[in-house]
Amino acid sequence: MSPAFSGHDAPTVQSPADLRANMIPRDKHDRMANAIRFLSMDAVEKAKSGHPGLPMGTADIATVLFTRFMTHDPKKPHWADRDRFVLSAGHGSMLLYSLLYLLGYEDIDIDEIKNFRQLGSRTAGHPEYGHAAGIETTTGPLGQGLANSVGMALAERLLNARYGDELVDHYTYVLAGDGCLMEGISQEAIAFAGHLRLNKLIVMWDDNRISIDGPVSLADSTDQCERFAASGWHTLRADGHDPEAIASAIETARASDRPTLIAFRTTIGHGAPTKSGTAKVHGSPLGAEEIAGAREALGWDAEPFVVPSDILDDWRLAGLRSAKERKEWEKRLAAADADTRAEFERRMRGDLPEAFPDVIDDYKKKLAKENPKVATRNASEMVLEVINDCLSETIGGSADLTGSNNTRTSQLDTVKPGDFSGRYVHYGIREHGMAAAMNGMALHGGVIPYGGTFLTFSDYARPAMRLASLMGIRSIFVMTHDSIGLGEDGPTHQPVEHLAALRAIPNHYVLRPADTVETAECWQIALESRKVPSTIALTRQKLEPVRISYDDENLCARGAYELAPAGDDAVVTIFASGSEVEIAVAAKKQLDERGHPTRVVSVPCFELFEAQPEDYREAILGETPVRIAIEAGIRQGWDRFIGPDGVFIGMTGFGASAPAPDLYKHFGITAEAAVQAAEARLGETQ
Ligand SMILES: Cc1ncc(C[n+]2csc(CCOP(=O)(O)OP(=O)(O)O)c2C)c(N)n1
Repeated sequence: MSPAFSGHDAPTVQSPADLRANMIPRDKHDRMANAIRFLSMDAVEKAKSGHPGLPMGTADIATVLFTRFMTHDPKKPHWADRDRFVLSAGHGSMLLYSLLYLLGYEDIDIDEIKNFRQLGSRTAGHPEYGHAAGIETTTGPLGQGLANSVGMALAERLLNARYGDELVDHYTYVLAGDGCLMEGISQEAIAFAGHLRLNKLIVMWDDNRISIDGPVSLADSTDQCERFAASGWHTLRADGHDPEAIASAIETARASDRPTLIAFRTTIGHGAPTKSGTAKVHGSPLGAEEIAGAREALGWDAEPFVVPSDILDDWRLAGLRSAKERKEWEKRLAAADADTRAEFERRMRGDLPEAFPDVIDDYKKKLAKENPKVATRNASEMVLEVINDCLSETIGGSADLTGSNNTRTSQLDTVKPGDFSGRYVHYGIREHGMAAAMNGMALHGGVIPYGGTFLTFSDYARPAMRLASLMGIRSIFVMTHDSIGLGEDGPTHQPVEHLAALRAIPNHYVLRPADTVETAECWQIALESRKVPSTIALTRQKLEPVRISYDDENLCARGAYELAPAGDDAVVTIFASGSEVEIAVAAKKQLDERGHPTRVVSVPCFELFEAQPEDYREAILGETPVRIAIEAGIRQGWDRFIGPDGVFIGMTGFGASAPAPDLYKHFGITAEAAVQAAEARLGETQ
């Protein structure tokens, strides 16, 4: 069956003759696809868990894609100009692992397939970025991969605009299931990709009409092609078990001037004699009897985990298909002028320019002379102006709060539909899609994405922020309006538990700077942390400078440091972060004057503090009889600094709508409250 087109038709770039030249005899195609099916069935059976239905149902699509279209080289899996393949429906991980094994990716050998889902194996339940070359992203939470792929396709176009077709010109292919398309994040992703006309993005939808509970019709009746078309996509439908129809659809998609959705009609668990086409084959082992029936039905008589050598050879040959193209690309890179090549290679490695630390240092010296009194969101804009001059790879953006997040600097032109020469992305009001697209950009490499919204709306971005941490990638989330200090917008907009909630994510730096110097240091940390994403929490309200003299060390990199000492006779320590550091400093002044020597410890990042040597941590915590923490958020996490008996000055519930100074007074987050609490405790301890 040839594809029936809906939406916008487009010309093909490969002639029918070319297509035929690439054609694989049907019998051979079937055996190659069946290798995926049986490896998947066998691995799930041995693991006693997993999802055989998707790999069996999409094996034909994957076989056509990887034998005829994907440009990649298993021997050089990190080749910068490779096509990206994202398995958004990550539960079907055995599809990806089978492909990587069959194509000859060294990280996935047959033992890895046999150890599917076991401790220490690379073949985790859902694909995890960094476990094996060829896994482009961590997928599993449905829809994330699809939204990551938008970022990957955007990064490709941004780099293409900078380096040209010679160095960057590749496709991003996504395999998505019904679940990916039902998740809300998909709407943000497809609307954004359609708007930008990311025409090298091709989404292959496994339209099998089955999910876990049964038929998709139980819960959804969307016309997906119409939905995508409404967002400016080119849409196609094709039989997902007919190799020529699959090839023809992909060929058409590649020539499109818009992103393309191909609705591939498939049968889940294709080949399983009694369970195919039903939810029973979605997520559990088929059982010995059903597998025996599949062997008979598909004419497969090899032992479990054995791929007949002629089929394995065919797959390995398919894996060699792009080696020539890769070598030609390497020649083009070698022939590029030295500066372009050096910059391209540096960016793809993820290294910052050598001059960067000095640039930040010089800027800190300037700040120490000027001591500007600004909100940290403005401080962030100021340092970004310096950063974006020095780093050509930063790509800024905001979820429609550019003027509030202060994420745009003078160098950054807008990225527009079809014009990717700019460096500033208007993500629209799509926090989740933005965060996931940023992850895709970071994964693609060559760019460093940062994007802003209000801290309270990190809730809308959090699933992608968590995955950034799990993957260990450099996505930088700029979260302004970080407390009740935002004032009149009220409790819906005032984050209270968000700092604690984000600090709870492992491998995530929550950086909350107190003034311009700390903001510069926090940005330096975020940019230099290649394997840790960061959230930089910034104020709406102006703050007094607290770091008024130059220090060549990045003190924020310690996580917590003594901002104001009190000598050996200190009786009070006040810990604070961000906007509450100035309150701590004011309280110290009063307490010192009243004869209670007080230290102030600035705490810009819990996680970095925990990474310090024990003696440093002990010295910072100190042994004063009274310990106080001040943060305009909830107490959770602060007991680490003040102990269960320490005094916490912050929030215990939601905020309120009023000007910021009134709110600080109303909730008792003041220097006077700290002084009073300290003296009360000192009275108790005397
Ligand atoms: C965000 C999220 N919610 C729920 C799940 C659990 N889950 C995994 S697969 C699946 C059904 C997906 O259906 P479909 O995409 O049609 O996959 P198929 O049944 O075709 O394999 C669900 C609900 C998940 N992985 N991610």
